[in-house]
Amino acid sequence: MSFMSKALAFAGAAATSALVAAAAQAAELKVGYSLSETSHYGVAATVFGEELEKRTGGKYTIEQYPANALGGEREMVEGAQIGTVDVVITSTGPVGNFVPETLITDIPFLFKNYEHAHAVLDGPIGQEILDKFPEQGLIALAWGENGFRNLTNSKRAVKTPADAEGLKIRTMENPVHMEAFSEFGILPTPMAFPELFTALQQGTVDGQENPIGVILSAKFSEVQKHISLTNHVYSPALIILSPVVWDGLSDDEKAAFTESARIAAAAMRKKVREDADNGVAILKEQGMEVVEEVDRAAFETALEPLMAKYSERFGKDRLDAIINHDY
Ligand code: EAX
Repeated sequence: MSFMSKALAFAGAAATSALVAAAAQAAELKVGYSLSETSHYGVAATVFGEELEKRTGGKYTIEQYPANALGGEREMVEGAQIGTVDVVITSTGPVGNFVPETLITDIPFLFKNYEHAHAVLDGPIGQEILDKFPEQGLIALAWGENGFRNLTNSKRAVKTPADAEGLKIRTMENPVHMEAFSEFGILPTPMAFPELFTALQQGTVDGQENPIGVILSAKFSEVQKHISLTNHVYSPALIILSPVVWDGLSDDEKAAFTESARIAAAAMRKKVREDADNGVAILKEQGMEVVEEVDRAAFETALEPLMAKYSERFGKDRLDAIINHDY
């Protein structure tokens, strides 16, 4: 072999072994979420995968597991803790059972609008909460969004808390939501999301509450007649990473994961807004009866005793810092 061809062969072998080494380290991450691929979570997963692949030179790619394929949100978060699930896109619903500091974000009527929620969650208050996750064996990469929640039921049009009294409503497995719903005179029934469609269909519960995008994605119009635009609580979402993955990353890779999650979260929020803006008309077409003129003040007043309790539990200063936050 000539010197030149030897050199080429050597270079070729080196390139090949570099590729083999990269391939050996390359990882396809399992990303789980509760909604369909066309939902705001699906949009976020796709953007996260694209950004991550680009920012890590193809070392990290994702495979999506939509529609509860890896279990309910609580189960997926448990999976992230032990490393059987790599990434979870989830509402905060069950997350307060792992990281109690998130519960303050689940208080009804806390956030006045999307801008208010984004300003708080993207600022120091939100970051302080994300920083609590590692203590519980989880990494929270970014705040995403599920949206403002609205009440649906199969029994009657609900405009006031009095109309809702006695309805059996599925809530998330979230103590703050359950307490608030009791104040409205509702019978809260905590249940994992994957069981919800069947429970509504069989009448185990009369209703549920979720953002428009979730109601569309889960096809709840097939099993619910009435929707009230209560917008009673902002529902944050989180992009959570397993510490098993995080601990194996270089600093540059950690930055790539965080940045990819932030870009994915922005895409998630955009889709939530589109669904909120366009989805009510679609639900009407699908046969739902929409109560637009909800007496929100009456719902908010019903919560006053609970707000006094929350002021003690979460700290008045902390709560006020959120309520009075600039946006
Ligand atoms: O995250 O459980 C719920 O109602 C959530 O809003 C839903 O799974 C989307």
